[in-house]
Amino acid sequence: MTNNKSVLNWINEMAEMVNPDKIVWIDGSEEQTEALRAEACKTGELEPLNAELYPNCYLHRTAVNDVARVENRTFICTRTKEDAGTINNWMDPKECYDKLSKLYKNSYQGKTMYVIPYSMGVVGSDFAKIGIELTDSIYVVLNMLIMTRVGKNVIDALGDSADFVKGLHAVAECDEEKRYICHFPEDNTIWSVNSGYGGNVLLGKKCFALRIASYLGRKEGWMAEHMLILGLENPQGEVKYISAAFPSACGKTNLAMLIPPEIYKKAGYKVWTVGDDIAWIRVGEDGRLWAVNPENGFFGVAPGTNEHSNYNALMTTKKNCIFTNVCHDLDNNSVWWEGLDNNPPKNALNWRGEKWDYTKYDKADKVGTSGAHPNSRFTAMASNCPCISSEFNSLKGVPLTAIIFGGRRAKTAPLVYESRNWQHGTFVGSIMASETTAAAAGAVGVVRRDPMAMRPFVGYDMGDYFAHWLNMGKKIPNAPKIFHVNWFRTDDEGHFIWPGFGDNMRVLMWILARCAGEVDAVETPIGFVPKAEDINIEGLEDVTVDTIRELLSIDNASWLEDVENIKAFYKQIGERVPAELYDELAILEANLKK
Ligand code: OXD
Ligand code: MN
Repeated sequence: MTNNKSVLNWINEMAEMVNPDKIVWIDGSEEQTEALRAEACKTGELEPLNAELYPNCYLHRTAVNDVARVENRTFICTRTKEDAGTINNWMDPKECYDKLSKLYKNSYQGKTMYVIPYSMGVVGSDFAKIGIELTDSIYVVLNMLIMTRVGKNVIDALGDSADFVKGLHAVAECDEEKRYICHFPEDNTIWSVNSGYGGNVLLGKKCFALRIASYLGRKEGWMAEHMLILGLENPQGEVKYISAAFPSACGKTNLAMLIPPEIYKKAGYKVWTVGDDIAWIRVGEDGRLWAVNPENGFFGVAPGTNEHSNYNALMTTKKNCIFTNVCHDLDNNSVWWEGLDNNPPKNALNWRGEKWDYTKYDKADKVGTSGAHPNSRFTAMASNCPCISSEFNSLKGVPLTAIIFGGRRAKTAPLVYESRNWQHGTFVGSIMASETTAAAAGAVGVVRRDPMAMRPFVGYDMGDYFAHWLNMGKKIPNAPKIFHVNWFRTDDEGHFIWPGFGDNMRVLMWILARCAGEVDAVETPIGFVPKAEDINIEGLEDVTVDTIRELLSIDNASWLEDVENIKAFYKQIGERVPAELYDELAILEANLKK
């Protein structure tokens, strides 16, 4: 497929170590893909689903000990520990290469090495970056074919260049004690071993498009962020783009594929999805920020996805989809998950592949009793999404009008607030946090700080990452405004006050009105909040202007508690937290004490 010496030498070197029976290049053709699906069905790695209900869809089960990303076994292997920072796990690169080489040794024996040339971003665009993943898993190949742009044209675009991310993956024994997800940002290299679960093994996604790319972005003057990108079209046909960062379990895919409430739909508003997880962002010639989604598909959490919560995501899964660790309905050979509907299948296998009794389901022990694993997934093609943006394949990306940060906070953060400027906005991102839900045994309401939702994904020191945000701000003459939202405030009984889902558009409308200078706001100690009457509640039952007032209220005492928590967190990050952010923290504290 290529004469590129850097590529061939590297593949030879890796092949010598892992010792495959044969090497197969993935060319992206339908013919080869179909042959791989057939082979995976023969080995049992995939099970074909009902071709009428789910054409070209498959079910896969991972090992039961291999169902999620493993942050405690994820390492950033920079030459100095300081460059990886205090939040990341670090291993000396040489020590790590030595250690993992032993685990890789002969691990492909009796197997095929698949060589996947892939592009993150549209092949050949200024944004795009190339990776090659070597894997022993057909499941990985078939997922990468959905999630990234794969094929001969990628190798052609690479030409003779050595500028590609070298990814080596081996399921090996799938031993969790020997599982390592290691990144060598200084070598453009990722080594992943002893896992077969998506986030650990689809190396284009978290490993490349966030951890390696965030490192490259800092070096090259751009940003790799854990953000969805959506376009909101008004009745005049103008589309404004927003990117938004939320920690896991805050509804990123739902917001990205939002369906406008009836009042907006009738008026002619539409929402278009550019991305649901990752944004690569650059300063354009016009001084605005331009964003692309480097992925080509969605690796979404299945449970909770239904016609009401996310109709568009559900439709996206109806063909050409790979389901992982969901419940298998044997009566019609289809799939099911908790929250899909109220009709759990009576004759089904759970995510472990065991006979499942839905009557034994216990919310307190979801992993043990549910049909689908709580982190079960669908891998679906972006082109199957009914609301995919016409700009999805744009070479230059989309211009950002607003950036949103968000978290799950029961009391502290108001429904929405606006930062005063880029520096303050960076501070707002740096103090992002979510509270653990009742699902996590014992620890309800524990605050986990997750700056810019990037805590597990920054490929270098977190303080340096904040400094990079501040530096970027100096290079953007027409910077987007930065906001913070919280859909998850609860009342005294613990019920959510804000309806969320499609109605979040009402908040997006205020945000865009602010960006257009069309609406006033109230200055508070934490930033600007809306006047309660400026959030449109027409057509909402159970929400009054007083409810909005409550959602926008700021409790100084709980914010002051947060300030102490932020101080401790900054201290944990260490010396590289920029002075400007400490200034912002001091301003916040002083404002709250006024
Ligand atoms: C995540 C994901 O874990 O997108 O953030 O899978
Ligand atoms: Mn994510």
